[in-house]
Amino acid sequence: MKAHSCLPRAVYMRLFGTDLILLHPPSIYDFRESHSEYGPISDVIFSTPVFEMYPMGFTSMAGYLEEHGFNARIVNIAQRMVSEPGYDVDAAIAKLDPILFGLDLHWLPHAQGALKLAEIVKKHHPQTPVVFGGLSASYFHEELIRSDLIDFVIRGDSCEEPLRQLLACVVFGGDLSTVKNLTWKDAGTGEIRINPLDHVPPSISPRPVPDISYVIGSVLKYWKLRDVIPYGNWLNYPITALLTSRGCPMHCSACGGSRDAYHTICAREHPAYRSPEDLVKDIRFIQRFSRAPIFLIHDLRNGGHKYAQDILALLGDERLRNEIVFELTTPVLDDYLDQIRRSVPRWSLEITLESHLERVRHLNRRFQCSNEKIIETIGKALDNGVRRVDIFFMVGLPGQSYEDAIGFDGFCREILERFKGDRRLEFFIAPLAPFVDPGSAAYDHPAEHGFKLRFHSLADHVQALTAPSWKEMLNYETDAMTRHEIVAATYEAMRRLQRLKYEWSMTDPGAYQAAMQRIDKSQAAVMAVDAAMKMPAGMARDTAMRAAANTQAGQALIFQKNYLIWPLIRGQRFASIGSLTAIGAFLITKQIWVLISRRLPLFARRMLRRG
Ligand code: B12
Ligand code: SF4
Repeated sequence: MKAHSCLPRAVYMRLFGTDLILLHPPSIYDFRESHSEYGPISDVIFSTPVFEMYPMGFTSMAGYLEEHGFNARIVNIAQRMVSEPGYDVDAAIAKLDPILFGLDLHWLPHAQGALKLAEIVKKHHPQTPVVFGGLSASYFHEELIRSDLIDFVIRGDSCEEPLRQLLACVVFGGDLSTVKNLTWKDAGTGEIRINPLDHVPPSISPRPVPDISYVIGSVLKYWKLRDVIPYGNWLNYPITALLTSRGCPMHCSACGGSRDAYHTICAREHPAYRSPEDLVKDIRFIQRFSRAPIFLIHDLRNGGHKYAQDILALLGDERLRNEIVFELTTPVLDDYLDQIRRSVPRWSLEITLESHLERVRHLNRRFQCSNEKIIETIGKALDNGVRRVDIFFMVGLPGQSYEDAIGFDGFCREILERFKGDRRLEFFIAPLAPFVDPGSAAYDHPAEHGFKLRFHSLADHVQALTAPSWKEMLNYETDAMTRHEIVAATYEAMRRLQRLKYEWSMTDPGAYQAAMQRIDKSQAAVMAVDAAMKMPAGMARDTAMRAAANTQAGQALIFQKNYLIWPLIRGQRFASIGSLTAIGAFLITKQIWVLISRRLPLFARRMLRRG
């Protein structure tokens, strides 16, 4: 094999040293010093606008490497910065000493934070290579590899094996042109090399995504609980999510995870599904430590009727204790929800409808059905004992005017009237923000889908993230709404949602008043930024800007987040002490087995090469 000098120094492997550290950056690196008005950009997820949750694939990559004898850790820098105001990133990075650093640029909103963190890594460890990965890194790989801060980009949605190949190459030497899905620079010529994107596994079995046993095992092994927590409140509410597929067969216009986007970014022709047996095994494992809900990502019916049936049949044989949350991306016309009721004692539904208008849904290529079918589906769910139905709406869709966006509350009223204000119904609204996803139809062919893009390159997006308000961050407008209208419609829609909840006693007067004040305050801040931006450059403008944009990303106002929580069953968060101890014992035994059977032989191989 031809050995490329991929490393400027001879790396050495230490028996108990760390080989790979995966770092999750904050969206905007210096969010603790810089201020902006983030509005509702992360209002319907658990993270703050720092987007502190790391990609679930971090755990499957780290778990895979550990099983091959490497020592791999996750350090969620973003979460540590959010939860510990004094957390010194420079000092923390300086102390780390792996053979390879990995950073995710999975979500484009991390563009600024990821590059800034890479700069800090290179400042303290100029000799240690840095690899980027994730959906956005895959999309912008050629722009990224031109940066001096980045040595490699691994593309695609399944990087476990390519990352193992790269790490082995870095540790033992080897031919980088054989590493699957790799974009890299030839150390000799500086030429950019793009290896074929041909590692596209057809299934996500047998390895789980996320690999929760890795997370618990890593806490026992590295004793760094705070580094692997996915988001702030997780220990109080240990909800878990399981990926049922990598890729999606749907083609929603503005989604960077659609069928076409996966084709462009990951060379994936068909989604890779997790086998029903493995998925149910994952649920069984989670039940051994957590009592919080388990969210199944993607509509099970995406994998076909039989796939969904098989999962439900297997779940019916389990003693399910946790609530299971299912997603729907099309209405239910058959007895699917009856089957869920028969198999799962406690279950909830997520319906991301996005618009109440059939015309807009048609343009958005999502729920292309009549409203009657949607109401029928909700009725079936309620009849079948669903614990909660969450219905999500969005502002900024193709062909959606200001009036179209704010008019969603009429449809919510219709639903509430039809089901006599059933307390199990919950509604949410959020803007498409901050970015239309790269790789989506709307991003790659904006004019065809009624979008106008403001930014195109990665560098443009890095710049946009430092803007003083979420209005200035938006990378798009639509043919039907200017940015100003998108922002105004969002706030008005949020007010209407609060009024609706108040009228139907879904919120109490105190919470209603507080929510309305937060919405007004946030909109006033965006308008104050607009006014400051119109002032001539100078001290007065800077002062006005600072006064206007006064929120840190980690402390942004929250509008609807509290409603995201499904109540815990009997208030229990974790499984019994006996079950937790059994898991601990099992994972410690596994660690010892991996040390003897995998780590020691790998270490010996490295020593022999050095000798
Ligand atoms: C599940 C999901 C979520 C979950 C998060 C789960 C998680 N922790 O990963 C929730 C609901 C919380 C979520 C939130 C958000 N999401 Co989301 N989400 C998805 C969804 C539906 C599936 C993701 C998936 O399949 N992942 C599986 C694979 C692709 O990723 P993975 O296994 O985690 O990681 C592998 C690779 O990506 C890669 N990789 C990742 N990181 C790294 C790092 C290195 C070094 C290497 C080598 C490789 C590598 O290797 C991994 C292992 O093989 C997709 C839609 C879709 N169909 O993809 C959207 C999607 C990924 N989300 C998206 C967005 C925009 C967001 C939000 C920013 C939305 C918002 N404004 O609130 C937030 C960000 C949250 C945060 N970070 O705090 C966009 C991203 C577009 C883009 N390119 O930026 C997508 C494509 C579509 C969408 N609009 O929802 N999301
Ligand atoms: S938004 Fe549409 S295309 Fe994207 S993951 Fe969800 S169902 Fe699939």
